[in-house]
Amino acid sequence: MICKNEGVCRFVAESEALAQPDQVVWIDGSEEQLEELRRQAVATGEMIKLNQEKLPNCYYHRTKVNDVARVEGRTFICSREKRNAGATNNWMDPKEAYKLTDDIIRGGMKGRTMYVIPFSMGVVGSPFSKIGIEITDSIYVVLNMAIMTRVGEKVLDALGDSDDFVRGLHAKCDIDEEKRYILQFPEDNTIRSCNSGYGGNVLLGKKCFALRIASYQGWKQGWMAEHMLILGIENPQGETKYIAAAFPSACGKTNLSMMIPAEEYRKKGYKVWTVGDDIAWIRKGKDGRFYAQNPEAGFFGVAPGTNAKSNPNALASTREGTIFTNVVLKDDGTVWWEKLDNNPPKGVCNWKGEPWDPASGEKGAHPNSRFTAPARNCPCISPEWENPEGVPLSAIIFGGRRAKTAPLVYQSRDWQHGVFVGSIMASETTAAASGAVGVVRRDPMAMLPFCGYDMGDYFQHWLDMGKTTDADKLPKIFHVNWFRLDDDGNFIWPGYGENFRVLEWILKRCENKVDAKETPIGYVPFEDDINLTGLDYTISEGHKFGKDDLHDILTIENKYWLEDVANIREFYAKIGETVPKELRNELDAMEERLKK
Ligand code: OXD
Ligand code: MN
Repeated sequence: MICKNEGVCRFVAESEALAQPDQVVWIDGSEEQLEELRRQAVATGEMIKLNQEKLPNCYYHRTKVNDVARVEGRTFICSREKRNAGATNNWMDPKEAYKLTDDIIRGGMKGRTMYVIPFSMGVVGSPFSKIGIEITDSIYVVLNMAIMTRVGEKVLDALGDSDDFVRGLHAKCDIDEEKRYILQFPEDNTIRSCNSGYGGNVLLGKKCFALRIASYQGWKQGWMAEHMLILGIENPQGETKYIAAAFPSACGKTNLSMMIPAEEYRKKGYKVWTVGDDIAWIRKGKDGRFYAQNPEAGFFGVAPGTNAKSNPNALASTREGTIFTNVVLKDDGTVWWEKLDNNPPKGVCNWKGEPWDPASGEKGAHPNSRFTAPARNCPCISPEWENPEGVPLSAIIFGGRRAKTAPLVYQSRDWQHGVFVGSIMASETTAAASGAVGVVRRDPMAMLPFCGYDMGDYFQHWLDMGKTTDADKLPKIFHVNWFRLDDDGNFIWPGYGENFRVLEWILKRCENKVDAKETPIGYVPFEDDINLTGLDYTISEGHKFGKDDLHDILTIENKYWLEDVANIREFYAKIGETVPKELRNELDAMEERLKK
């Protein structure tokens, strides 16, 4: 491959001079080249080829035991001014950050190969897509990037001689956690990652680019990069409406994005289509509506808990061309993880490669073990998922895990109030599962670890986006909470496919087909407007879900909300003076309404 782009050539040459690899290999995106890399990774033991009959083209990888998750404490926004990283991000001076990582990466690829991956976030050539160049010394990264993004020569062709690309440099070094850094330089379109080999830290297209750098770009350029799934709901008449939804990590975004509607709806002909499970880039379209695009090409999903009941579509997505990381490798060359089924394999090793006894109570798969699966494998992938224009959004949903506070669903009063609802998003730690109300962690728009600039400025950007079009063209904003608990710690709402009942109400609200009850926090459904036909769910022994339970989870207890107001004030104070006054006013107004 010949590099014709001056900026790309310079970036590669500088990286080569710094890291001093034995050789440089450009990823052209061809199947032959990827196959050769798989062969090499298997030869060195970096990957294991799985049972090709049962899992064709699937591979297995174990990370180092000290390298199994994103490291928020070692993730920095390196803006020139500290103020622009904001109070909720770690900040490092860019000069210091370059010097620090120059010293760590210098000579770090000696004896290794440096791979250059041209990749596109979004369909190659779409005016809404963005290009990056990731340099890495890990074949595992190359092969994952080839699933999660669009890679190869066609990306360089689309870039032409433009300098508008993100420079990502990843060096494994010694996987030394004391020298692990994940650095974003939003003003320089640059990412550096060293001493990790784990997904979210090293697949630079995902969290580092498509959220941290892209959120900054969106702020400067008038669009939005959000931590949101995108799904389409097709009604029996064949019309499809689209929804984007933000939940904190580990609240079931992948499950919701691929949900199979409850039987009651399936038999009427409703369908859910997946457009994306983690990230949405949102722009105003020519018609003034907001359009969402999934910039990724694969799913980097948490394996444990994924099964034929919880998410058959995700499971089906992993049956071909998938890389499994830190799950249990079975004797027959297939894989296992907790809750896949009730038959943990015996006489095999755990994710660390140590002999493991399922009866010991120890987990076989790491709780954050993953599958990297091509989105095109997903049985319910939307026919529109690669539409270069994106899909028009009818609604945006925020959500969290709250034992008592948030009702099953409520709607914001308008866009500004909706931004407020997003800004106060929160989840409780799962201590709540034992009945105790857990510790509240505020995670505005699920972006706390992913916003590449000041959180107050980010809220202002949301407010400003709402002023770019007519109010009736804006998506309506809702909040859901699937996780209300009874006093014994049981989930009151069944979740999964039954969540469709709530989505139905949301779409009816968008179409002005149903009224709602005004409350201090927003609009809540009238009980009769959530369809319970065919719902058969046992909350606890002898207690089936009924109207009373719906009443409970639609009820707002002012006492809890007033406690929340105090917690929100503290959180806003932490973000500081940049929190827009409109949102402070919304908080005051809500408190007033609650006290009345
Ligand atoms: C993810 C996350 O991996 O949000 O998607 O942590
Ligand atoms: Mn995520």
